[in-house]
Order: sequence, then structure tokens, then C-alpha cells
Amino acid sequence: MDPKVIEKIVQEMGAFSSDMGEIEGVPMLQDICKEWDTIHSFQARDGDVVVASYPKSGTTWMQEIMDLILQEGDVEKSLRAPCFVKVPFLEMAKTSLEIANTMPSPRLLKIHLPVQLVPPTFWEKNTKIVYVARNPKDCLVSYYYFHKMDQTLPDPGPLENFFHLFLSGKVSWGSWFDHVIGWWKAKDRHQILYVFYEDMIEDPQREIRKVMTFLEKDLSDEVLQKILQHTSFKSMKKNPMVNFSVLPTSVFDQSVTSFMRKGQVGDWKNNLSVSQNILFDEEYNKRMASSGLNFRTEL
Ligand code: PPS
Repeated sequence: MDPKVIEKIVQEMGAFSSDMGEIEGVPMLQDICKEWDTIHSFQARDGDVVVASYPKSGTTWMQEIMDLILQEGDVEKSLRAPCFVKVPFLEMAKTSLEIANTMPSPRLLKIHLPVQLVPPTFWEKNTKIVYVARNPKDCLVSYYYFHKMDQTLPDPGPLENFFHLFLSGKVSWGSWFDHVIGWWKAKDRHQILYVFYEDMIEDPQREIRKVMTFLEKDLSDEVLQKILQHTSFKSMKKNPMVNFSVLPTSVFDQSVTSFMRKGQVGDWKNNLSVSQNILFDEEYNKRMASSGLNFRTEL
């Protein structure tokens, strides 16, 4: 991988401002809003595969699993470049779009977009998309710490403040509720595999198999074990290609918290107060009642 590409992404991310704008009512970083026309008119190719998620739902984990499945378990190949280079994050930076447009097929691409903002090309091409969803309490906590560490996102203030922003959907990429419900409904109309982070923690082997089947890859048990091992939290935490340690502190300040922070189900219990939890449950029950979706907040 050309180190200049990494340098270019880093430079671009370093120059990002944390100003917020909106796209069709969804809060989004101003720098994304400015590039929106280009992002939205992105052209898919036959054979593209996408990983989609609300932020902090296990995207990086899933993208590493998918990359390894596509590389048929070849760990050396999976180490060819940092995850944000080998799997371009479409809406995040101009350089990512450039990389995506020039990389050979089959491409694996990442988006955090709510379903209504997905570039239409993916529906036209009937692109396979793996959507990862995580329970909102752990998502909130993970997103809070990420805001403290990611210098391109606005300062979240104290958790009390971020709690209300998250619950009312006034954070980048918008409402968690709208996101998971929108994608859940879309899965019946498109080639979408909907995967839960909690299921991945509970039985990663089972979930990796599901993804393999979805991607029509018939890999041996030996390869599956290799993928399992390479994508464990412990392995990924020390893998510089996925733990974002190649980014300078001016972009990701991991002295505040690591990108691979805890990787657990239920860390919200160490962060949310009793009254916040009650408030959260009230809102959750209201918003999710008729969704047909069920999230586990503990295992
Ligand atoms: S991002 O920035 O939105 O793309 O973040 P994302 O990758 O979606 O989510 C980051 C959280 O996923 C955890 N993670 C993992 N958990 C278990 N196993 C593995 N292998 C793994 N890899 C990443 C990561 O630690 C973040 O969660 P928290 O709760 O903050 O630890």
C-alpha cells in the first residue's frame, strides 16, 4: 500500500472541522454535507459488498471478518493496508471515494448512512449489504467515548449531555432508533444480512458462518478457525491495521480511550445511572414497540 494514500487520508481527516450540518434532516458532519452530491452519486460495480451500521456497532469487526472471508482466510493479505484504506468509508472523506473509485473489484465498502440516504446505485446493482446493529445503551456509551477521542467529532461534554443528544438523535448520523428500524424494514426488499453485535459476541463462529453463506463462500473449518482467531477482540486490539494506531493523536487521541475499548455487551451498566436507565427504557419502549426488533442489553 502506498504510504502516500494513508498520509492523504490522515491529512484530510486532520483538516475536518467538527461543525455539524444536516442531510434531509439527519445531522451529519459539515464536511460530509459539502461533499454530499458526490457521495450520493457514487457508482457501484457488480460484485461490490458493503458493510453498513450505525456508528459504534461493531463495523470494524465485521469489516475485518468480511475482508478475511473475501480473501479466503489469507491473513497476510488482510494485513495489506489499514482498515480505512482497504475498506473505504464512503461518506467520510474525498480520499476514500478516490480509493474506492480506483481499487480493483471485488470491493468491500463501509457506510454509516441511514437507509434512506444510501446512494441509489447500490439498490440498482442489487449490492449485498451486511448491516450490523448493536443495542443502543452500549452504542451510546461507546459513541460517547469515541467522541472524546475522535478529534473530528464535536466535543460531547459530560455523559449527561451526550445521553440526551443520543436519545433525541442529535448526533452525527442521526437517531439510532430510525437507523436500526429503517434498515430492518429494508432487509425484506434488498440483499441485506442483518446481524446483531450481541450475537457475534455470543457465538462468533455461528455469525461468521452466516456471513460466509450470505457471501456465497464455502470455506473450510480450518479457514473459519483462522478468521475467528484473527478477528477476536484480543487479536484486533493489537493489530495496527485495525486498531487505528496509525492515525496521529490529532485525529484519534487514543490516550483518552482506545478505539478497541472494551468490546463487551453490558458496559452501559458501568456508565449509565439508574435514572438514565429508566428514561432510556421508556424511550426505547415507545420507539421500538412496533418495530419487530429485539435487542439484548446483556447476555
Ligand atoms: S466505528 O468507528 O463506528 O466504525 O466503530 P465500530 O467499529 O462500529 O465499533 C467500535 C466498537 O466495536 C468494538 N469492537 C469489537 N468488539 C468485539 N470484538 C471485536 N473483535 C471488536 N472489534 C471492535 C470496539 O471495541 C468498540 O466498542 P466499545 O464498546 O467502545 O469497546
